[in-house]
Amino acid sequence: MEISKAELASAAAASGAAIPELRGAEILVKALQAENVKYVWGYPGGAVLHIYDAFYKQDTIQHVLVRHEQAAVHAADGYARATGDVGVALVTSGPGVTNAITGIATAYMDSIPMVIITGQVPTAAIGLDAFQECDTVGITRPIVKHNFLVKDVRQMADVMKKAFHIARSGRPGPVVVDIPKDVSFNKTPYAGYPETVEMRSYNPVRKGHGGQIRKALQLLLNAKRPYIYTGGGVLLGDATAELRTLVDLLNYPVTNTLMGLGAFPATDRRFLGMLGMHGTIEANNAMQNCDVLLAVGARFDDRVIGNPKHFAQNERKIIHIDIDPSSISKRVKVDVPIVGDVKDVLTELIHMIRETTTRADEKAMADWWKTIEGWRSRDCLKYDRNNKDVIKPQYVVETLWNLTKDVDTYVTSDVGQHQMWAAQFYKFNEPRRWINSGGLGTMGVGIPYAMGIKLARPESEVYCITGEGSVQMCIQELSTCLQYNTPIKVISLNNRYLGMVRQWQEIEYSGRYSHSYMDALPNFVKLAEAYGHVGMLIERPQDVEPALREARKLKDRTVFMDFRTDPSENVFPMVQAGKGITEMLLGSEDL
Ligand SMILES: Cc1cc2nc3c(=O)[nH]c(=O)nc-3n(C[C@H](O)[C@H](O)[C@H](O)COP(=O)(O)OP(=O)(O)OC[C@H]3O[C@@H](n4cnc5c(N)ncnc54)[C@H](O)[C@@H]3O)c2cc1C
Ligand SMILES: Cc1ncc(C[n+]2csc(CCOP(=O)(O)OP(=O)(O)O)c2C)c(N)n1
Ligand SMILES: [Mg+2]
Repeated sequence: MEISKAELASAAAASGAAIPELRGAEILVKALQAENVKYVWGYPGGAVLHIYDAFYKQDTIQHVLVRHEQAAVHAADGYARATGDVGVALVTSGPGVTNAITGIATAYMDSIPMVIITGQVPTAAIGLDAFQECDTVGITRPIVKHNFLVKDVRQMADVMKKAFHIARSGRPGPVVVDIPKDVSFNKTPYAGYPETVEMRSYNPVRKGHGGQIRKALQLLLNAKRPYIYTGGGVLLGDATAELRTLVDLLNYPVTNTLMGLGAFPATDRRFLGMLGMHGTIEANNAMQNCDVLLAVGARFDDRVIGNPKHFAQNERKIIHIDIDPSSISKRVKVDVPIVGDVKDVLTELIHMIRETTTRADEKAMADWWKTIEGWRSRDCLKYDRNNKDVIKPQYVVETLWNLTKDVDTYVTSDVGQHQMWAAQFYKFNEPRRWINSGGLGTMGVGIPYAMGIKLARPESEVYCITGEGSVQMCIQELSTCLQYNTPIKVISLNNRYLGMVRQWQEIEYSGRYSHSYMDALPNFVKLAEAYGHVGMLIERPQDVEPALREARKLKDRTVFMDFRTDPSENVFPMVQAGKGITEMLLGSEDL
């Protein structure tokens, strides 16, 4: 039988051996070590100086000094999305915290496991408008899964244990730990990092209800037009293998949300592409016309179901697997709710399918697939591939896919048209390879995400597909890429417009382009060079492939590729605001 650390500590105490006294900052570092944290992205300041001093005295955790706190959180978030581990960021009080807010909200909206350590003014100064004071717990409350203010050094180890547990269990999310300066300085006997954690009010369910899963199975096997709609929850719950087995057993059509891309191989015939506002005809039509919908770790976002009244016009039975009961029946009414972890529930469902002798209706399935193939034959993602005059943005992404499909590749994006083209034209076959901000839609994440991932996956190729607008929101991180030798490849689809805004203004505001044009752009090639990297300007379609090939050869360098793309290109299909998901615009002829 193993002896626990607590027992050892009490035995030591009983035998008179002294338990070492440690400062709060040292206990924090020990907690991070016990949690196996390898990297912390951060930025120092007065309130966290004791913590930085404790970092100085250890060498198992690498601290990455970013250039802006927003990027610290994004980089740690990107790392978490790619690896599944908890991402950790460290910022100082006041402006350090306020700069980090966008990063925290971004992680929160996409349910990413993170621990964000924030410095706070000394406990005695809290509430006195002290220098660099802000109410971190108050400001972050609506954008965290949970937050803590550590009021006493004796709580430090327990709070850290809870913070990591909350961040990674159940529906993951960011947890803020606010540490006043005196708490990081004060000492307390340290008996070791707690092994277990107990929280009476927090016990996320993992196992789904057997009876509900059986009901789901019956509906699925009796369906004439079944559809599997999966989202970020499949990736967060590491259940891609189970999803693939399920689809192999049933042979039903599958779609992914923007956050779920890679959960099912994009090149598999049973995959209908992404659904939603910029989804494919076949994915959206199947959503509207199916008779049984199996929703797995997807939250019926407004960008996915479009106008709820239109969505409700067709009758269908909905089964919804989600670990968070509050996600269920939030936007659409669900018939068979299954609260549980996607991996556990799918495993159970697969087991039941293997046991039963009932099989899906072959004739109905053949008809359903025929209908789907009819939709698919419209080839809704076609574009002017052979244009020799101007670079089509889709062509850049498609070429990147062709060049990298056989190597382990991560693609991050920023927010805008380029993000949608990346999602539509890069065929993600593996989980956690497509890293973007879906819920908050945060411009500026692309470079920090890529830099966080490159640290975790130095052998893989890491691309950031961005726009000339978004990239300027965290471009300072090119400096961090140089310092920490994280050679990423930035693919800027430079259309000289805040393209997604311009597209909406063209379609919804009769072409009144109010402040969506950028007419004072920097010379990105020189800017990249100034940061110590390689810059490339690509202006002709025939130069796209050679440029990408050359950039790939420069394995150890960060390369910034400024692709001058067609400024008037729009993202299609498109479901306009207020429309139903099958009321899609398919091209400029529909405008
Ligand atoms: C410019 C722009 C355009 C967009 N257009 C589209 C579009 O066309 N199509 C589209 O799909 N999205 C689009 N989005 C993204 C959209 O805003 C949402 O972020 C996205 O649709 C949500 O994806 P999801 O439903 O997979 O949920 P996520 O946010 O990934 O949520 C995951 C769900 O899974 C659950 N979950 C987590 N872990 C587990 C587990 N272990 N077991 C079970 N359940 C779990 C969670 O509780 C949650 O309900 C767009 C975003 C932007 C910025
Ligand atoms: C921080 C932030 N501010 C504003 C927006 C609104 N917004 C969404 S897309 C977009 C334009 C992005 O332009 P660019 O990066 O050049 O990409 P493009 O659409 O041209 O591909 C804007 C302003 C946002 N998503 N995030
Ligand atoms: Mg642009």
